[in-house]
Amino acid sequence: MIRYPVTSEGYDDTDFSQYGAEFLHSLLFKMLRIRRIEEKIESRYHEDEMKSPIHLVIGQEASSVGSCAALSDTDLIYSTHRTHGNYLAKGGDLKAMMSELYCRANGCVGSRGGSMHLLDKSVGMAGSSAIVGGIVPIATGTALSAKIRRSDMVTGVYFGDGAVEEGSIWESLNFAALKKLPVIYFCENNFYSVCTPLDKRQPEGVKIYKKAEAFGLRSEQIDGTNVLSVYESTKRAVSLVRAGNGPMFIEMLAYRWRGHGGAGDDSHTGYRDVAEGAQWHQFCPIETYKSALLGAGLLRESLVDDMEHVIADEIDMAFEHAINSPNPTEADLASFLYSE
Ligand SMILES: Cc1ncc(C[n+]2csc(CCOP(=O)(O)OP(=O)(O)O)c2C)c(N)n1
Repeated sequence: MIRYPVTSEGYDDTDFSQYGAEFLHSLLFKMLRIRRIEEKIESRYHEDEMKSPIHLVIGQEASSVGSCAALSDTDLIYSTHRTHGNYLAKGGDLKAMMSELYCRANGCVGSRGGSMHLLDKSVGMAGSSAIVGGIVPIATGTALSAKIRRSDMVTGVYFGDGAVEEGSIWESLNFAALKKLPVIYFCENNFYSVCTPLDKRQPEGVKIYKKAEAFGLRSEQIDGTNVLSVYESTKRAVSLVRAGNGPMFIEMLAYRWRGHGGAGDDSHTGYRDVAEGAQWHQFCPIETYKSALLGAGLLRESLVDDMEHVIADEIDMAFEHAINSPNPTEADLASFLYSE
């Protein structure tokens, strides 16, 4: 049974003329890069050298890339256990990420966090938490701090549809709306929390973005597979939020192609229909966008080949760097520990 049919809209109504070619290509490059990096992680995961759980974002690349393209370098983002896409889209360092997955001393958090706790302060990737919903109050606090400091910094925080079942989210939204905080809440709705579908967790017919509206936030639901829809929606949100109009909530619909955690798809275990995934695969965020650009004469196949080569080289170098990097020493274990 197909529970969640495709909601993607495609690019038939898109007016590409408002964008420069370089910008359009950069979105494709960033999505391809995330996809290829994750495919490589997946293909080597069985070696059991990456001593970190992984949660792949394949199929959901447009939500990270489109939203981060509308944020500035000095804006902050926070993420979840499914972190790779957000970290890379915000400009996080790939070598430091791979070292973190291999638990090396030069990982982006010194091998303390693994894949679920990526951080790169230099580009505004402020951190992530594996506690579902746990990062949302922290991000809201950052927005409060920005407001108190009269900074024009916007905070973006990502979480899944499962996280909206946590009370901390609604306390955060209420507070952010009350104080008109400069924060954007990005709900990446992929319809499943581990193996449990949305309709077994939340009442039928109640839309997530409508709940946020009831808390006093400007809120919308968009096609999370369409990188330009995500970009446009975030751009509007950033300008409203930065101007002091209070928080915004964006629910992005997309499909997780792989299993909840680890490598490969787990649809065959029965919690979701294989045919459902096959339908969503036809609306691949990368392929649909690429075809639309090719069809509009805004992209050449040879440029896509060039992108693939650049990405493959970078990935090879990042894996080599990570694999050849030192493990933490015993002395490293004691750093950042405090006791009286
Ligand atoms: C507070 C808390 N409860 C339960 C878990 C176990 N858990 C880890 S990921 C996850 C599913 C989260 O689903 P969602 O928020 O929709 O994100 P997705 O995995 O779909 O990206 C759960 C229940 C947890 N890590 N933290």
